[in-house]
Amino acid sequence: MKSIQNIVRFGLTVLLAALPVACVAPEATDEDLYVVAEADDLDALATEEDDLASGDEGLLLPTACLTKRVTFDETTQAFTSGYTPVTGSLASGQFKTTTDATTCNGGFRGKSPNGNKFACYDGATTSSVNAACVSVPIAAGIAYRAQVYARSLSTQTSEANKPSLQFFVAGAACGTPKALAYNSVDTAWELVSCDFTRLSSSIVTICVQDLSTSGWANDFGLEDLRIAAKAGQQLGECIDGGGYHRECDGNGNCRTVALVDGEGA
Ligand SMILES: [Ca+2]
Ligand SMILES: [Ca+2]
Repeated sequence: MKSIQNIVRFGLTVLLAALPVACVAPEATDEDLYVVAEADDLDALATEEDDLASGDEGLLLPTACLTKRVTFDETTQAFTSGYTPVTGSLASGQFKTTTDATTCNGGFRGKSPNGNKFACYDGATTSSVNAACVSVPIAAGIAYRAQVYARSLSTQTSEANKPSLQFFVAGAACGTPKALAYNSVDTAWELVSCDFTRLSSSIVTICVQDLSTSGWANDFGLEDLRIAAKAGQQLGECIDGGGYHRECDGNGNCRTVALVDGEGA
């Protein structure tokens, strides 16, 4: 039986399919300095849908809501880069994963709050080199957010040419460039993001670039890169069923919101 919800959802799908590709600026509340450790919500994922019977409506299920996550702790590199990977000290245009930016260059500053690894970049000698790219399946008409935590590795507040990071979706600039600020706190990170919707389903390459020109302070770190469906989107297994309304929560999890009226369990 078609419920009203299904009809509404079909209508929204048609409406979204008619929209052009859109990239909008990140919300102002995301602009603040951010500590990665406080955003690590994946450990809270539960796996048993049947627990809903006990009334746990906050249960989070791993689903297609999280299209990609790169923690930079993977044993095999989980992204591509226009920078050259190295294991020792860095020169311009090189990167490594590390727990402490001083292993990249004695003049760098930065650590992941979790004590694990992040990607450490010695700025390229030209602008707009891809720092990290992932190719991911994107569903038509679904609103996504790409995000990554970033920081300047500079230890000098007066240095020019600080990194200005921006996302590119299928080669098109997405979101607004984020000029990374000098920061004296080793574990302080800033959020860079972009929102996008595609007209057709396809594998899409999403990259983070530094737009600034070469300079003494053009060095940066990346941590916790994610592409996830935005809150309220429904895709994959995160759709209504069994009497419950389910939707992506914006953090990569599928959330059961409420009982669906008129549908039996
Ligand atoms: Ca990490
Ligand atoms: Ca440098």
